[in-house]
Amino acid sequence: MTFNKICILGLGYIGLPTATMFASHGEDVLGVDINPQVVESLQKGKVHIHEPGLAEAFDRALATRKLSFATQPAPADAFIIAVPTPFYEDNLGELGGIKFKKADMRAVTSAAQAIVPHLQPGNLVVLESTSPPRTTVELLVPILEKSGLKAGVDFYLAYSPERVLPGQILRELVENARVIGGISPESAQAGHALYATFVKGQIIETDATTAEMVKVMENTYRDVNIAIANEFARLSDRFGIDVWEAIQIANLHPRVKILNPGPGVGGHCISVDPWFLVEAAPDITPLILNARQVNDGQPHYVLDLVRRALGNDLQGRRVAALGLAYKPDVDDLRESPAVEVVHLLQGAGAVVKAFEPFKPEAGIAGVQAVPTLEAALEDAELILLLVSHGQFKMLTPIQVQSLTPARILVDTVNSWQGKDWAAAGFAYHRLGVRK
Ligand code: SAJ
Repeated sequence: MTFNKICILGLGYIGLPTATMFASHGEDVLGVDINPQVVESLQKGKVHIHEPGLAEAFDRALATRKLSFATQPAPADAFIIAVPTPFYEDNLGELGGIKFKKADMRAVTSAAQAIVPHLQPGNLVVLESTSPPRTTVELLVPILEKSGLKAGVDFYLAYSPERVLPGQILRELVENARVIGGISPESAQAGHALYATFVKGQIIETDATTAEMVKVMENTYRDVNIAIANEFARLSDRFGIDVWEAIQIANLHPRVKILNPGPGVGGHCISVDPWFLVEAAPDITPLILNARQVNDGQPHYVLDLVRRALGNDLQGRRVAALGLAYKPDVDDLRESPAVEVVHLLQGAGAVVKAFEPFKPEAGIAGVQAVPTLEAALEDAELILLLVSHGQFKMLTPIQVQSLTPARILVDTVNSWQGKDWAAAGFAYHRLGVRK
């Protein structure tokens, strides 16, 4: 089976690196995005997202002349859907008193509908977007069969989750194991043949629903593990010990690997995907729901830490918030707990200036994002470290002292050596520590 022309729908954090990868391995690739600004920018050779190595890889792929962009799909041998699957912000589901967030599958639905007029016998369609189990068979099959062709008979259909870590996407796309879940064994084989173009990791064939479940299980497993780390932080705080020290010692046990507590869980994956399982079966997912609630509650715990450091009344108190991204060294602000912390502080009356080095011009409704570290610090009373970006970790007390009158620090990500800052005259508070 060979697929020479590939059409990729959705040119975000997954679709664009995937398009780049296929093109640089000799395939003809049409990248499609409904946002004309994204298409225009890519046509001009400008990458619209920050991911280490992507701009360079994209330049090399463009140079092959195998990569083009449009706002509409066109006939191809294989179609890959890599559009977002968020949850509805204010349309909660409820069953038996349990409230849950519901998956918003509108982008997947319209991408599939856009493929229908172009679908030909022998084509392959792959869904990569993280989706609730049974999406491929229950949502995609009926849409694609409107073409008059039968899924698994006239065309191949598979689910293949992306599993790459933002910050390491280009390496992980190639090296990670790749799961291909076909709606028929032949569909899985077709998907295998397509991704073998560039994947060096193991390629595993299974059925579509298993592949969907694998993906959601992985992220849910991580969410639950982060939730317990966050609960350990709150407990250590109450017991008057240092959670970071306790975790380090516990992790010396050969079968224990506790993750890091922090201001919460963000990003477009781990904070979203567990909801797909809760929504599908709220009656049998109390642990997954609780973990989500613990992690979503973490920004409130950070608010309490700031109150403890500054006093209960935050009215008019000036805070410099360092970092808005959902995790270190990425520019992605989606579902970021740091943004939530800023909103909570402002809701309590504090005046917050936030600095995000990877998106200094970030225009977030209701957040005063300043373009430089200096601007954030110049009149602050308290410095709140929310994201462990490399450039924040390198800051020294001497540098910071000269930029700000603030002498109170709250470190929510364990990025600084408390004793160095204390020696320089800072009152140093750390999440998960009360001594
Ligand atoms: N976080 C913690 N403590 C930790 C680890 C992470 O609080 O010990 C927080 C981060 O700060 C961030 C969030 O969790 O806010 C998620 O970060 P992450 O680095 O754990 O994961 P993502 O969302 O960037 O990428 C995940 C990955 N999934 C797994 O590791 C199981 C990635 O492989 C997936 O491809 C990606 O989700 C996805 O697209 O689904």
